[in-house]
Amino acid sequence: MNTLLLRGAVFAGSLMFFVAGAGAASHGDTPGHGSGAGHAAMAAPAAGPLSKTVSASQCWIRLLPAPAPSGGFLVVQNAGTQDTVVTSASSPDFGMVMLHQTTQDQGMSKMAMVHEIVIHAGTTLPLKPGSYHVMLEQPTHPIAVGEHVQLDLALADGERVSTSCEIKPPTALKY
Ligand SMILES: [Cu+2]
Repeated sequence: MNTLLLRGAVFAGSLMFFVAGAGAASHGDTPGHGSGAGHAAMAAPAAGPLSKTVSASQCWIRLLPAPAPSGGFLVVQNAGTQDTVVTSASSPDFGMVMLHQTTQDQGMSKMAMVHEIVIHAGTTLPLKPGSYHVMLEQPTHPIAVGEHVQLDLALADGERVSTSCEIKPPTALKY
């Protein structure tokens, strides 16, 4: 029963991505998805040295045909002794990358842009469908299922996390 409900939520989320992409040139301009100022900040590629304590793994992207945004999912591990904050994401393969959070409000699935995701010291946080995730738009070149693309996360302390994401079809539900 729980599995069935979860699957329903995931499919509803996919449908919402399609609708958002079809209705607006930019998913980010949809009401509730943040301001133009936020976009400018998000567009800056993550720079700085690679973090020695924070890492990402199991990254995959649910590829939808442009202009629909594609969802990116991964596991972030903070092996350090201090909390860390992910402030933005970027990719050389996509012109626009945002951090999003899906929440449930009275049975409705809602999505909003976020500017920080806290990962407490010594913990692992999955960015997954129905929760925190990455939204990727404006691919800079044709991208096919089975390929891998680079994803970088910027941390509040100026460091960076870099990982490789497998491109999966729209029907994919998990890594
Ligand atoms: Cu989203």
